[in-house]
Amino acid sequence: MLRHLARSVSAAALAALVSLAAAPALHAADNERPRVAILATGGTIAGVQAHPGAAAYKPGVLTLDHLLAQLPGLDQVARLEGEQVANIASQDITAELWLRLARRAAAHLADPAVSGVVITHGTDTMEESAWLLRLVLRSEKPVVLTGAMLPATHPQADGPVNLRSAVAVAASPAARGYGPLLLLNGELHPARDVRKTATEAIDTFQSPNDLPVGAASPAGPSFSVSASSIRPAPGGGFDLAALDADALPRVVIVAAHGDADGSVVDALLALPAERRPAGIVLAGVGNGNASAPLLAALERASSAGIVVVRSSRTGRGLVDRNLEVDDDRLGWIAARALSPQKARILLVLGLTRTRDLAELQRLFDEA
Ligand code: DAS
Repeated sequence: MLRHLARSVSAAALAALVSLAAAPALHAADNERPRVAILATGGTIAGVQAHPGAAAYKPGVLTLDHLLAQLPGLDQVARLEGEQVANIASQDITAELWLRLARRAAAHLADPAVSGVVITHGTDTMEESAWLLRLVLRSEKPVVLTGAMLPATHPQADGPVNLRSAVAVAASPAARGYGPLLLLNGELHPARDVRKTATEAIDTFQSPNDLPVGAASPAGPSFSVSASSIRPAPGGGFDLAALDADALPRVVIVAAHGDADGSVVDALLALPAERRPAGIVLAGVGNGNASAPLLAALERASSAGIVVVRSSRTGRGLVDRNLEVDDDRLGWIAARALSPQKARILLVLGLTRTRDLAELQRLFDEA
């Protein structure tokens, strides 16, 4: 067909025709590639060593553009749209950034053209961000949080393969319905139970009460359990639009330990009323236990209107009501499966909805 045309049109026009003929093919390929939004927040994945070979490094230095430039061919997996939401070490994350990140993720998820969202994040609080997003996002589309245990400049940097895998998971329809997933070291963890269990090990993220729901590689995810097995967000989740970072209730974590007295709790009670926390999560020993002086101080706190939740520092298992501590008499809440740091997030959001202790306990039972 083009040869017939060649006799009647100039070379330039022919070239234009050829490129036009190719366009639908390119356009079709473009359409076939899913669209993935990547929200960058910093962390070791964006970290830079003080000098080659140095153990010291600074997280949250490189931009997302720089990270993507190290991943040739990634745009063949998905059409990428990147956004630098922040560039911090995640130990510095704040409620304001959490809600801003959630709102940006929700905006991209609401775009029918977007298949999923990747969030690059520091590993120190990644589990908390994943849980917060589980509580406030409503989309069935995949949200994949990833990061790195070695900085981007390290010769064995794990960030690139984690980011490639995260994009492949976010682009995969098979990843729908699991809620936010945490991906490092080729493992996919749902948000509820995953925790950082080691300071420097590449396999630091574990889900001690559950198991990873699957594995992932740059070729995409392989799930071992169906999305229907993932526990729904407690209380149906929370309305992101109604949350104001400046107005969120303040909840702190108090650690139990041998020879513990009640001084930390009494110091909180000595604060002016407007600075006192609305809730205290006990990172208890064993089954959410604490010494008699610390329990007595917590009883003084709940008598002063502070909601007390008992969690455990052990890292695995459930904290149940009324075992060694009489929660019914004290009006306290048992955190069940939630770690202290995740119990704190659920209590913050739960207190935006209710102060009814039975209703709050139900949230923890459903988590
Ligand atoms: N400090 C860590 C953080 O930003 C670095 C990391 O592991 O990502 O969470």
